[in-house]
Amino acid sequence: MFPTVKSICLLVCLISTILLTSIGFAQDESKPPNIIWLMAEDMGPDLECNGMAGVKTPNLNQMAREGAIYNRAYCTNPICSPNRSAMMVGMHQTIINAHHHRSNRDVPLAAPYKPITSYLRDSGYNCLLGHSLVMGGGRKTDCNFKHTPTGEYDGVEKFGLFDKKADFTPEDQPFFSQIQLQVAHRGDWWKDVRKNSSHPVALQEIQLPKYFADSPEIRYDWAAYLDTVEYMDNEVGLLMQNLKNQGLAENTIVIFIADNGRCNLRGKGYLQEPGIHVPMIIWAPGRVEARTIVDELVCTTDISATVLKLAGAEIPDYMTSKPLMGVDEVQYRDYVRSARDIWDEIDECSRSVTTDRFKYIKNHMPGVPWATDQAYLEINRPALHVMRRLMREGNLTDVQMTFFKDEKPIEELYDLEKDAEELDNLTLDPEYAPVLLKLRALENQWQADNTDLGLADLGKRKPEVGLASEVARAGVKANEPELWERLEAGELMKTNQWMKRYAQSPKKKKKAGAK
Ligand SMILES: [Ca+2]
Repeated sequence: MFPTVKSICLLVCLISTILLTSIGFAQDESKPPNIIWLMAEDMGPDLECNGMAGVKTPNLNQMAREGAIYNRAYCTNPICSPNRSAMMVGMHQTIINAHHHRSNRDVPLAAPYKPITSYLRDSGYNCLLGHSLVMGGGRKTDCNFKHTPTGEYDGVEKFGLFDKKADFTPEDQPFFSQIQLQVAHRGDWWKDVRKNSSHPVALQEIQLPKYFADSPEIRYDWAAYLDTVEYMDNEVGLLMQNLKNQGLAENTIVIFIADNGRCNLRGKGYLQEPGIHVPMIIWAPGRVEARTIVDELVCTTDISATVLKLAGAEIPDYMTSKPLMGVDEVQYRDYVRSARDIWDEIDECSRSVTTDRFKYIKNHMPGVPWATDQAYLEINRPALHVMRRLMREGNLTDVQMTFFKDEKPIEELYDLEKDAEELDNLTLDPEYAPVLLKLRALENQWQADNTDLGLADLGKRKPEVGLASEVARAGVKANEPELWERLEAGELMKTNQWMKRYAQSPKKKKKAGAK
């Protein structure tokens, strides 16, 4: 979708078309800046300033207008914890053994790897987690190595990522504050966000990608998603106002980024664009020229080195992350390499290379279909059920049926310039043979130059079983079939409550029993 995104963005945001190869660093470097990292959950580049139809995001539009918007930011993994782990260390998750979702929580990071907050603290920064102005307090960490949200860190006996869970204040300067914006993550609040919105996104204004069936249920679900994006934009506005009210705006840099793509078909969990292409804005008046638009490829892990550079902290030699600011000339990437491995009960292994124009995907487990039988997907994606029904009725187009094929191709190749929605796999097109060879070679070269523990453990993996989502799905099907029927009819439901009814964690059950 990016050619449209780019052109609309130019109109909406009136951003300069100058493509900068370096980004200035004019401020007084003697006073280290505060850095705020706003981490949105589960969203694609679906802001108004990205060109998304139907959504209004005035606060992020303003951040983009006053700073730099990155139109080609890509995750190294399309799911929360592997990508968050990669960003926390500044390394691809397959190198640091953090590639499987929710894995290795008892395994310390191997030396020499450390979380970036360790280096920031060494440089005198106070590292803060969360903010009381955002939904849930914004305190998620979710990294696939041994860690605690707060406390000291030595990587051996102490594993604290942040100093404290607290709002930023002038007394904390210089501070690094990471704030999670969870609202776009699917949850029971989606329906309430839409119900309570004074300007719910109009169903007729949204534009669905071609691979979605255009049904009222899917439109409603898409609009509800955009309502959460608007809610999040309002939270960003509150935080920016709080920053200004405390007199901190002048020496604070704000980075906005998402942890993975939107939670819908081909999104979260997939290496196609909706899974790994995320929004990114850096607001740094005096350091970044207003109305900067960057069309070069960047990787979400590049934020890690950028933060260290801005803080004047050491960037460790091992880091593959590249700073996007504070250097004479930014070294943009020729390609971003991403990977998908275990997610809950689904064992999966695929790898991708995204260049300025093309996307190559290697599916190492082609027998695992895109629409695989995963409880989390079934519970959280109304479109999945609606499209299965439409397929049974013979009412899906070929493009829409692709997602429901029994197998994935071993390789995929897309021309993103001509086919932004990745509908036309070009691997068998002779015209694109040289491109296929080139991108395949890039993936092989990446493997030769780096470590991929996700390929090393292939065939010996143990996906999680007995998960809350699986137990809840079984519980609802057995005990409340009418609820499951409503879900299958495409209703956006409050399914988190199902976990409480049927899949209490052992810890909570023990507590309840003790009472
Ligand atoms: Ca996420």
